[in-house]
Amino acid sequence: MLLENKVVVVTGGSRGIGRAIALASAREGADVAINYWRDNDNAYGKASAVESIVGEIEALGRRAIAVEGNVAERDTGIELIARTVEAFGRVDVLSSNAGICPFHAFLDMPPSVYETTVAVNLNGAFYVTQAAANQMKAQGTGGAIVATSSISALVGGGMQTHYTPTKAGVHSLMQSCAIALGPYGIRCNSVMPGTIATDLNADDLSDEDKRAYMEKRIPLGRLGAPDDVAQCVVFLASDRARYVTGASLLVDGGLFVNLQ
Ligand code: RM4
Repeated sequence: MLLENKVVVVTGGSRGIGRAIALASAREGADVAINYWRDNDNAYGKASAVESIVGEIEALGRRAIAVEGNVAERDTGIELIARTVEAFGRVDVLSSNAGICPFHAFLDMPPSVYETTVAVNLNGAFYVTQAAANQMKAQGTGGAIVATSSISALVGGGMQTHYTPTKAGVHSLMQSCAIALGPYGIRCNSVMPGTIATDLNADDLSDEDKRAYMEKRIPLGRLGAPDDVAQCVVFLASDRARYVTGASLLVDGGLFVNLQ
C-alpha cells in the first residue's frame, strides 16, 4: 500500500481526475478529504457526485470527509485543511487538482470567464498549497504536494487562451514551492494530463470530428482515463518518489511529442 494510513486532501475531488485521485489514494490505504465546489459539482446537470465518492471510499474501509468551497477564495483552503486536521489529525498529501476550462474564443471572451478561470485554477492552487504547506511545516514530518497542471502548460489551445496560462502557472508554482518547501521535507511536483475524457471536456469532445482528431494524434491511440492520471499522482505522493521534487510528469499517451 503506497499511501498506508496517510491523509490525502484532494481539491475538485467529486468528479473527473480528482475523483479518481481520491479513490486511488483510498485503495492505497489513505484517508481522504475531498473538496468540491457546489456550483461546479452540479454544473453538468447531474446530481451531486460528492455523496457517492465518500461512500465509495468508506466501502474501501477508509475514512472520508467532503468539504464544500470554491478554492478561488483563500479561506476555502484554510477551512479545508482545518476540517481535515479536525477529522484525521494531520495532512500528509495535497492533490491540488481543482480546475475549470470553459472553452471560449479569445477575441470576445468576457472578463468574467477569464477572471474566474484564473481565480480557480491559479489563485486556488496557490492558496490551497499555502494552507497545506503551513500545516505540513507545523507537523514537522514533511509531506507531498502534487498539482494537476496540464499538457496545456507546454502547448496552446485556440479556445483556451484563459486556461493554458493558468496551467503553466501551476507548473511554475510547483517548481518554486519545491525550493521554498524543500527545507521542511515537503516535495512539490505536478502531473501534466493530456486529453483525458472527463466532464471538463465532454462538450468539446462531443464533436465527433474533434474527438477523432485528438485520438488520431495520440500515439497510444486512445484518450486518457482519469485513473491513468491518478496512478501517477499516487506515485508522486508516495515514498517511491522520495527524491523527486520540482518535477513534472506528462500523462498524455504521447500526445505532446507527436509532431509527425
Ligand atoms: C487539457 C487539454 C485537453 C482538454 C482539457 C480540458 O489541458 O487541453 O485537450 O480537453 O484541458
